[in-house]
Amino acid sequence: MSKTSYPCGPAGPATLEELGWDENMDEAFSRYSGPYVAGRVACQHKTVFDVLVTGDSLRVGVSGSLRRLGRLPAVGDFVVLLDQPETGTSMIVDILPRRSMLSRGAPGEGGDEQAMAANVDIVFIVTAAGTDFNLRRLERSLAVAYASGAQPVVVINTSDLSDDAAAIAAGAAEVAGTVPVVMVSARDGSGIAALDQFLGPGTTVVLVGSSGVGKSTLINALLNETVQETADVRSRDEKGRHTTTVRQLFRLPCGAMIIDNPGIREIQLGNAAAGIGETFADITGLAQGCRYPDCRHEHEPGCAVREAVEAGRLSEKRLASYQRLMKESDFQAEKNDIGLKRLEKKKYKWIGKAAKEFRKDKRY
Ligand SMILES: Nc1nc2c(ncn2[C@@H]2O[C@H](COP(=O)(O)OP(=O)(O)OP(=O)(O)O)[C@@H](O)[C@H]2O)c(=O)[nH]1
Ligand SMILES: [Mg+2]
Ligand SMILES: [Zn+2]
Repeated sequence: MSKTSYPCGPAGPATLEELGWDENMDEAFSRYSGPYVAGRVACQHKTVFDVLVTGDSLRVGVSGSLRRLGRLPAVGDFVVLLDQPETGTSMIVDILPRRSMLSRGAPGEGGDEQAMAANVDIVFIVTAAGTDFNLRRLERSLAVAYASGAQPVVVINTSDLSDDAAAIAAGAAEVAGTVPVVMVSARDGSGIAALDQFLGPGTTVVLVGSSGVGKSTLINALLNETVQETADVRSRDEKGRHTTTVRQLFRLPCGAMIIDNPGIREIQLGNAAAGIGETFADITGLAQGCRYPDCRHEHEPGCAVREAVEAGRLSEKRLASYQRLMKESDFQAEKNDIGLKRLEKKKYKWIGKAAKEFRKDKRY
């Protein structure tokens, strides 16, 4: 097994507890005995992974059986490693149940979910106070963050570049509801102390947001050290080449872990229907009063949501956002359904082929 010298942050060796291990993992891992070791995936490099284990960091591959099952680890996953002293290597043989999973719909066909980070407690939705700031995109990010099972926090960066930081924060707070909104400048450090409350020991935070909003700059500021490359937006090429290209987990001096992500232009909803409900808790609350339980709040009689809009208690824009995201999510669910059927077909084809080969094989 090749040893790496803490490629995923400057913090020294850690125990599993310091890496965010919890009781459920303890229970899931208890059925393994013998040459098995537990660890946490800190970084993925195509087919190999950096895994933090008690007091060390290892670069390992994934077992063939996990690959065949299509079960690939994500950054943040707690995994089981099988030590193979005869070859001096170790490989990932199992992924322990996840307490949360941030994923997004993959762009394009297929409706597959793309894993972004596992076992995260808090999602920092990072936006910049300048041109990146967009309330509709914030709603979408909130839905995806809620759907992960982690707690969202809105972080508005580059406050140093904005004259109307207060107005921007107020606009975000209206969309964010009970979700905290924190205004920071990763460059000059202002406001960063307000993030401490989310960075307790053993907590895992993941950063999501467009390319260039300052996610990596924020990580460098929190680490008080330049570990992540950052780049001026203007110096990027026209394709919007992203500076950060791999997901990576860092350990902060305060004991929290933080995962940097490559920027994403527009977060796809994926299976975020539940997250939409939480993001628009005001609308789902009002909908309890609608005459029909499947009311779409369009032209149905006895619609409590439309009534609230007419009475000025709910903004038309907010309702439109909700309806747009719900439609998109329904469409995504349909696509997933089609994708699943296609997958089933493929599986049966494969089983049929295997059975034919089995019959042909005279050894049996
Ligand atoms: N003025 C100002 N500039 C900032 C701030 N935070 C980041 N920047 C600059 O914004 C540019 C982009 O920052 P990055 O940290 O590379 O952005 P990123 O979100 O990691 O981008 P990707 O890795 O491509 O997703 C860099 O030139 C930073 O110096 C800030 O608070 N204020
Ligand atoms: Mg970056
Ligand atoms: Zn209604």
